[in-house]
Amino acid sequence: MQRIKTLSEYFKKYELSEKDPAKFWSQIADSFLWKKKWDNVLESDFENADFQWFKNAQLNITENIFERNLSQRGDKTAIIWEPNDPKESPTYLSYKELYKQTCTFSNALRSKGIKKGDRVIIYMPMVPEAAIAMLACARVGAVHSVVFAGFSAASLADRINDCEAKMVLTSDGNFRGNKTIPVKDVVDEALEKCSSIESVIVLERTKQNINMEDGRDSWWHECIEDQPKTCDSEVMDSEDLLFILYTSGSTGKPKGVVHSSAGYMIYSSYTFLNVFQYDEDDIYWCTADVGWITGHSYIVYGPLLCGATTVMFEGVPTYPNVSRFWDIVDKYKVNQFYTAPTAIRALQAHGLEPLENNSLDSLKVIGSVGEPINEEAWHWYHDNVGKGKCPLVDTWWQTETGGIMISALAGITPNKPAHASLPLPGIIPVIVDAEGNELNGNNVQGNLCIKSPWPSIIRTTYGDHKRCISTYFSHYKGMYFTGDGVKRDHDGYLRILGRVDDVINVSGHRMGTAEVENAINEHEDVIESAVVGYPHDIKGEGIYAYVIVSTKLNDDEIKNQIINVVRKVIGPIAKPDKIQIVSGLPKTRSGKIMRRILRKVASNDFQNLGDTSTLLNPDVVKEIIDGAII
Ligand code: 7RM
Repeated sequence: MQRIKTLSEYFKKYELSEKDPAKFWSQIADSFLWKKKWDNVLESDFENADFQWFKNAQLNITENIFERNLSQRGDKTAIIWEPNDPKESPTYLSYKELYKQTCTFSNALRSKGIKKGDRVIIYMPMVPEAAIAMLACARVGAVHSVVFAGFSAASLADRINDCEAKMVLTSDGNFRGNKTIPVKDVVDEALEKCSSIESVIVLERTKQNINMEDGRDSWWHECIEDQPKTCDSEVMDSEDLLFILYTSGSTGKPKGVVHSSAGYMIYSSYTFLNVFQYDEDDIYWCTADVGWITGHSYIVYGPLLCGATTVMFEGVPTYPNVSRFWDIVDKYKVNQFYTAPTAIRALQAHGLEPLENNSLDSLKVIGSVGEPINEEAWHWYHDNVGKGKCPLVDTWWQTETGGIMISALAGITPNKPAHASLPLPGIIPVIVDAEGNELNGNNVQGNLCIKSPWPSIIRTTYGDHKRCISTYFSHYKGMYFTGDGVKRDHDGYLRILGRVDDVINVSGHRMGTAEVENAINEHEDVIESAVVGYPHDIKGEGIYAYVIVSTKLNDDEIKNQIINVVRKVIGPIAKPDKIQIVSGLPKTRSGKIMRRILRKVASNDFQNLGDTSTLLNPDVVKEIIDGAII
């Protein structure tokens, strides 16, 4: 695959991708291994959300990671694994070794009856086996669905049931900073509510005491004993499912975003190579968790498809101390470093001292993803981590897009603080107003849509195609609606402004306000609740909940119980930062909650609340303002 090297080349490629997308994408696809080539590069129907890329071609994505790379890069390190505890030895897996372990585990999956099309849940720590699990599923044609190991038993059970998974891959426990998390116990609790699971494979990591269910659970190390070290890869059609990844939207229930084999393979690797400008001997590190799309596309698939060396880190940025990220950069001489604004802001709060003993000389490119990066954090990151010499790529994309959509190409596109900047080749972003009019030219602001199909566009929401159409393809005809607001500045550079729907972004984690409300409402003393986001210095957005209760408990007791319910229903990442007990919620005469008012109060902005006299219950506004938690 050819990499773009200059700005004029970028513009040339962009033009070609607009004029002749089939030619543009087939040139890229030509450098991959196909079991059978395509009949047609793309067929696209926005109205029915029907996208077919590389139609009727056959492939296996793991052949493109292994068979395609092994002769040149067999001994090259594929994965460097840095454990939670810096005193524990790291693991270096060469492409050859990773191939062997993937094949061995693929055989283990097959011996447990897993075959093409079966769904397999991965609920694991950040260890190489998590990547091996994903790759082994892909090798045998099983559809993986990775669930972030911070989600609760109830959330895990919902996802297992939604996709009717047959198997769970997990570990005894997880190390996270100075904590040990009993993951297998969570799986056991979830499985009480699931009937589709036939088997569970458990990786030994923390060596804590766990329950092993006879006939259902087996140990990872026992499953791979005596398995052959090679394994034929399943023949996958281009559009066969590669994975499902659940993500939150504006309705209560997370959606299973579906990605298919060929398009995702092409797009994740193309964007990896070009955005980060990866060179053959570079060491690349993305700090995300494999439970999120960033981990899928830019720890596992993108880098490994390009034959890169990818660092995988088990721990957290603050353990054993706040220099941990910088220690790891120096330890492995990381060249490209990719993280989230929330991590930058959290580390920024500790000042420059934690950076003093690190050189960070190896860094060539630094990246940001997950939420808008504010200018202050941008400059701090650029000046103190990138030492003013590394291009900073602010990459905008989503679970649904599969790969980076709007971003500078490192060192090629001029940097502009807090701007994701320009679309990648093949991506045609448009700004539309509420009525769906396209706003052309510069200095305009509106909703961000994409009007071209791209190879890794969401294919469906698992089990409910209508929901996919209504969520993404019906707001604006002939376009994909992102849910984000955007501004095109006077230079034509794009700046993402954040969500325009009822989705909030807390430390880079996407959450539906309805989802959190549903969780709060599970407390038996809660009558009604409304959740909004508010600006938070470190997390980007915090969670503010207004709750009506009928209870004998005092305020502190009921608030604590509500927090515990949310932990149990969703997980710790969704627990409200602030809970205000109220006697009513501001409602329109048709009974709709006026979230605009609640958002303003939560943001400490008591001016310009707008006309509240037409509300059903105008008096409640004063009460809410008086009781606001600042
Ligand atoms: C990759 C990822 C998607 C939402 C998206 C945005 C926000 C992501 C940026 C960003 C501003 C960015 N997938 N978002 N990247 N906002 N600048 N560079 O995060 O599905 O979990 O979230 O995240 O609101 O719609 S995601």
